[in-house]
Amino acid sequence: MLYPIDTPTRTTKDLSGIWRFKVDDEKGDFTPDQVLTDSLSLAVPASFNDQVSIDAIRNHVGYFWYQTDFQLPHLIAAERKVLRFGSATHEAWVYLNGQEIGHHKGGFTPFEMDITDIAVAGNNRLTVRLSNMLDHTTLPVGNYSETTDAHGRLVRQVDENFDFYNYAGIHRPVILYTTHKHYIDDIAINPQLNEDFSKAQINIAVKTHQLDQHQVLIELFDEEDQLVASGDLNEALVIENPQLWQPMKAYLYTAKVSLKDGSDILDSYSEPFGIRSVEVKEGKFLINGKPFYFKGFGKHEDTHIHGRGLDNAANVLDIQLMKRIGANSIRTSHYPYSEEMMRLCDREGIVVIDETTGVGIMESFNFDVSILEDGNFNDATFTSLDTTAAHEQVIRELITRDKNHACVVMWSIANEAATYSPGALEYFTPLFELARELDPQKRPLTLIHIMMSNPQTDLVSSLVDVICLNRYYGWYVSHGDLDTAEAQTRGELLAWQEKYPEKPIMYTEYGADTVAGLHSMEAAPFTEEFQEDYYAMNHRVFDEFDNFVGEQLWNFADFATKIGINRVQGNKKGIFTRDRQPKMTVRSISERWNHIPNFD
Ligand code: GCB
Repeated sequence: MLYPIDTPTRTTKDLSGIWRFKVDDEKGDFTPDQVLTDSLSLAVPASFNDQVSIDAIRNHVGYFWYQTDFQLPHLIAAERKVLRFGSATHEAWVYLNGQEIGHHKGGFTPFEMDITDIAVAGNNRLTVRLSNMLDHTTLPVGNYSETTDAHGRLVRQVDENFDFYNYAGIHRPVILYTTHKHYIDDIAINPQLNEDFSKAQINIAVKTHQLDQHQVLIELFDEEDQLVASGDLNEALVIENPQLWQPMKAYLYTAKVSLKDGSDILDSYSEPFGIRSVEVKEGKFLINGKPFYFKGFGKHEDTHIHGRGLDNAANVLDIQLMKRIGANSIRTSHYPYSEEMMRLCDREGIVVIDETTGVGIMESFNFDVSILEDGNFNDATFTSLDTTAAHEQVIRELITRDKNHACVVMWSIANEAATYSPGALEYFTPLFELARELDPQKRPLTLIHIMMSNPQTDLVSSLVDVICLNRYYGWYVSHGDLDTAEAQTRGELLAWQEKYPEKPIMYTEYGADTVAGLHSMEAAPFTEEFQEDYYAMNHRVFDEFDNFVGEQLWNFADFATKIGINRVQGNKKGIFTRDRQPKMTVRSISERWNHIPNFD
């Protein structure tokens, strides 16, 4: 599925704006062919939650109606018309002019519907029924329950099995685009560099909906718009002395694909791509043959008012701030980020570990690893949860969507699953196989380990290319005691290194909740001084390990979560506040990262 853009043969119409919105009372008195009355005005794309001032709506669990009207000119009557959602969280039923045209489950990936036969010239009414419910079959995983209130009414509840607020809504743009009836469906680009990088063969697979006599022409352009290679699908496209896509120094070529009937161009599409190699070898993570060091963040798509909705300005600022403090990478914790962000990371040279929605796959939760050590631990995660189908779907949709991005150097199949539990290896093996098979570029694969999964307890690390650890020594474990935490950090890293000497190791989370403006002479937890000391301790240990290939701290910025006794108006582990003001530790992290080169 291609990102919707204008080309000489395609037009797009962005349906962003103010839509009508209403909680579905489930009485069945609204049908999608009707005008949604008594509704609120709500911005799309954005989460609905923080746009409303009524708690009962903000926190409602169940179904919601969205509706808008749009006009189509007669001019495009003969064109094929497609309606595409960047994402709708978490499940959507879509109706056009009263007729159901599609359904999609999974809140962080795009889906589209051919509406050629249903859209009309003039006014069209688009209605969406949305659900924000999560359960033991969905990703992310939610604990779903039902009760009745004092009036006997059904009350649904979702207790998130993860640590971010369950924002919902139409989070990404809704675009109507047109194509010719014979069209380009998908493009997969797989650049292969030769040994000394003096040549790149650009392997391109194109999926079309076409007649036999039609031809596909491919033209490759450099950043100055100069044609550097061209040919049809059977010809080898080679770029001599290619400019490489490099971390923080991006270079993007464009593949212009045309579907032709004789000299007529029926469809054309331009896809940016970068040329770079990625490889894991002898304990190193190589980009373009050189050992790369990840410096950066686990993030969230989370901003004031927009919630988890697309916020291009925030994305731009975040990358600017990252550059200023010497960061070079992010992980899309804990779900696929917007296509707009992925394109921006390509353009800006930000290295991305691209994560699925595989979060919350854990029945029991405890940071006390000792409960695993007597050998009798039995957690029912892989018998009681039923997430395999959702997991396969999100892997498929993520890799299909992001396969051409130069910025993506590794896929993360899950965050903090119960990888110490019986059944973990059996659950993950086919998912890793699926990801390896789907990715034309065969990027490295990982999953992200929770603290309970250590070299003694972990059952799945034989599958991963890089050992990625979320570690909170000094915070959730040995809270406030950084001397003990330092010894524990060192001890565990040594044990991983001994067990998997060939696998690179990196931290994908480490952090301490810090309330901006809170200070103390004795560097007590929650103060800005403690956060700084905590990072200094970790960094001392990291620097002792040769096969330690990166530090992505938790989190770039403070973010919204459900309420809980560990959360002071959200998670405060950001090194920036939620409105992107620096905490004290930003200075020392910036000092460190600006002195660590991107490559060893
Ligand atoms: C984790 C999770 C992340 C949480 C973080 C925390 O291990 O991966 O989603 O927000 O810990 O702050 O507790």
